[in-house]
Amino acid sequence: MRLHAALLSLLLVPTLAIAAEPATKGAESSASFSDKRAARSAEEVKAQFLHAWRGYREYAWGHDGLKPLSNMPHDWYGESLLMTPVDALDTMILMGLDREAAEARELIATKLSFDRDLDVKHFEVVIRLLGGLLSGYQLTGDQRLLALANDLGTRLLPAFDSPTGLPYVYVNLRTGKAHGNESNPAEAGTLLLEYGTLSKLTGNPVFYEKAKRALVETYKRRSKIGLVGERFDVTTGEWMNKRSHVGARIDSYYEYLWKCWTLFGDEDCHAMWKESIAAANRYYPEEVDGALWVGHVDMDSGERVASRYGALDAFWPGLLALSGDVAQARRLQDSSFAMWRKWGIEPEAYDYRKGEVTSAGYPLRPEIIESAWYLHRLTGDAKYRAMGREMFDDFVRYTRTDSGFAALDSVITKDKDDDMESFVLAETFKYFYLLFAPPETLDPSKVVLTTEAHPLRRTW
Ligand code: DMJ
Repeated sequence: MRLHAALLSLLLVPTLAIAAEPATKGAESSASFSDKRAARSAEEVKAQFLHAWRGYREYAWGHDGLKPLSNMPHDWYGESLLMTPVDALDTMILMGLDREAAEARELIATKLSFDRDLDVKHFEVVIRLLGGLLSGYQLTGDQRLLALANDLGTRLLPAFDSPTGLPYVYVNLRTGKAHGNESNPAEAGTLLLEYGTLSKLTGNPVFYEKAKRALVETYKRRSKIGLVGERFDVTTGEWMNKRSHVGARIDSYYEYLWKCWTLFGDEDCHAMWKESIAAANRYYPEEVDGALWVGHVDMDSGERVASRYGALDAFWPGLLALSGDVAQARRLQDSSFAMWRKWGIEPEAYDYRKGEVTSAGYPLRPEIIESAWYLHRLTGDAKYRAMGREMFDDFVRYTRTDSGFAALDSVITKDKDDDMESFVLAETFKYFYLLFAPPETLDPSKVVLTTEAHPLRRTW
């Protein structure tokens, strides 16, 4: 047994049951996808992941990221916080890339320092760095990663010192000075898995308390019909934009309501989830020509304001499936895939009534593949592997460069941008791999994946 598999099975402690019984197992299977083909596909995904990792290693080692067209390094804040290695570490461990994982771990443990005079984006640093360090620690037992996570979490805490407890957008890692009033439910509500795990692993409750308060404060601001909006001011707590949906600025708020319950058994989260998902199911879904979508509504009246869906919304079928609503998840995933197939890659935003692209970029997002993986795991239906294989071939065809994979400026023209986000290695390749890898690689009924696909377990 490989080290990573041994560690996973040793450390696994069952979380609450997560819709484990596939109600529709195999029922609508329209495609066949043999285990042999899946194993081959998993190896191909791994090879393409290695292509990107080697590009980073050759041209951007020690930096936050690689620019995959110019082969130049890129740092978010002028100095490196090792975004790509930290985000990618657990993917390498899951793929069994032991040499690459060991090298990345040494780089992180010996070079990463958070004692920097940098104003960082709180949410992004939590989901990419704090999440990556914590899952890396749980998978390897390397105390240096936990010490880094503890240092980072402590430096980020002043972000919560607003009059409402809703976090400011930016915080300085050295001085703790926080700023940026205009935030949203996703940035305030997608923190508890990471901070909560840090509390459980260090025994210091402050992280859990601050992140939970931010989640609850967001929830408390829901409208009479149970919906949240798109932007608020963290100092006044007032809404600045009342559009409600499951896309950018709101998406992972819903995800963490569900997952905080499954990871921590926190009943408050369960209650908030139940009320929120009931409102979401009442107001977001819309049928157009027999296809199901989820669109934009006003948070107070529930009236529809836009028939907009896109690459970020495509996580919704996965969350619905995970929380037990497989039937709705299947229909929505069919819609996401129809949107993908229209241009051979999904756009950032699509008007499903008009059938038109409204925002044409594709920053190599993972959400549609994440949903395919959950649906495959929960239904056993081979069609999701076939879907994933088609998306993987398109992904490689249109985005591969000599050193990695490049975002698309437009899914229509397929013109590339000189950008490869760290989530490509943390999430996009991980979900492609999990979709084809043997089920024991990671069991979603026992491991909770953060919004950045970092696996966390109840080891406390
Ligand atoms: C990731 O950083 C996370 O999944 C986040 O929740 C949303 N956006 C990207 C991927 O698209």
